[in-house]
Amino acid sequence: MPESIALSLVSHTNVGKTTLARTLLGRDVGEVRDAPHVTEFTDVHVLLRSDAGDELTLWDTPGFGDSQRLVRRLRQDGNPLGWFLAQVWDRWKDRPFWASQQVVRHVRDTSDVVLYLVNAAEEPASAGYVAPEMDLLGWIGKPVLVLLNQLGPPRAAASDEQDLQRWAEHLRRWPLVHRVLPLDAFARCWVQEAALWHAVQDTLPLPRQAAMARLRLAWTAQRQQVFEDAMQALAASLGRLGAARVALDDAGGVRGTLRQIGSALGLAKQAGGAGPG
Ligand SMILES: Nc1nc2c(ncn2[C@@H]2O[C@H](COP(=O)(O)OP(=O)(O)OP(=O)(O)O)[C@@H](O)[C@H]2O)c(=O)[nH]1
Ligand SMILES: [Mg+2]
Repeated sequence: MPESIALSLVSHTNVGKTTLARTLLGRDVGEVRDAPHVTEFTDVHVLLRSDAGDELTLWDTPGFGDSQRLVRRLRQDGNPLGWFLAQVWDRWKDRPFWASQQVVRHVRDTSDVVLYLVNAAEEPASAGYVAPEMDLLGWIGKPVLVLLNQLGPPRAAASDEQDLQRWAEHLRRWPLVHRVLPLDAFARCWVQEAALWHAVQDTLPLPRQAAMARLRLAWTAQRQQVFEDAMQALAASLGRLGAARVALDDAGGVRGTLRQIGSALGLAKQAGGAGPG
């Protein structure tokens, strides 16, 4: 029976959700800008389809805003999420709360796994929005994979490992966080993407893991095809270069000059012999 699995990109605003959506999908979706609340509405894209008809969807969402104030306010209510979702926030006047409400509603109703992005260039302790946003996600209860974004250009593995450990340690107190993985939107590699799909599979409830395994096979086949196409293009180009011949006009004694050069390099036969034509 084919299944549909929904992954949701969630983060504080301006951390890089839409940029990562573009990287994972391989096409320019949505709007990317260095400003808060650029993405206004949740937006769904099909990331993969398996031969059996399973579908992996990727949801881009608006960013959380003013999370510390929001969670402080929510703690005053006995039923924080119910109260929050029942409020009518003005989309223009209360943009941070309006955007946060969109995310909470989407995650509650749609997500199978939340991909929560953090800016790895920041120290975990100084990224003050992470704790309230984890509390918010904890109230909803969907599983979370944390992705370290903005790691910068590829570095020594030990440096990435240190960042991972620091963030994993910081996030340990939220049991909804299943894994912390590196995935910079600009510098990621296929190995990291494969590790992410593996983690998604492990995070899903058992009956849905078979569908994710089929989707991972489809992803591997797609990447193999991309690799083979790239190798074909490279081989064809090298073949053309290797087979290229240029006829030389001997009017200026070019052949003689080449023979002299060849002889100086020890390529021609000794004088009297028939050198290369
Ligand atoms: N260096 C670096 N910059 C990034 C990375 N990902 C995103 N950015 C930059 O961060 C800024 C915000 O990116 P967006 O993708 O619009 O962020 P968002 O989380 O979708 O933002 P909202 O929709 O406004 O919540 C842009 O200037 C991106 O170029 C990354 O991996 N590395
Ligand atoms: Mg966005």
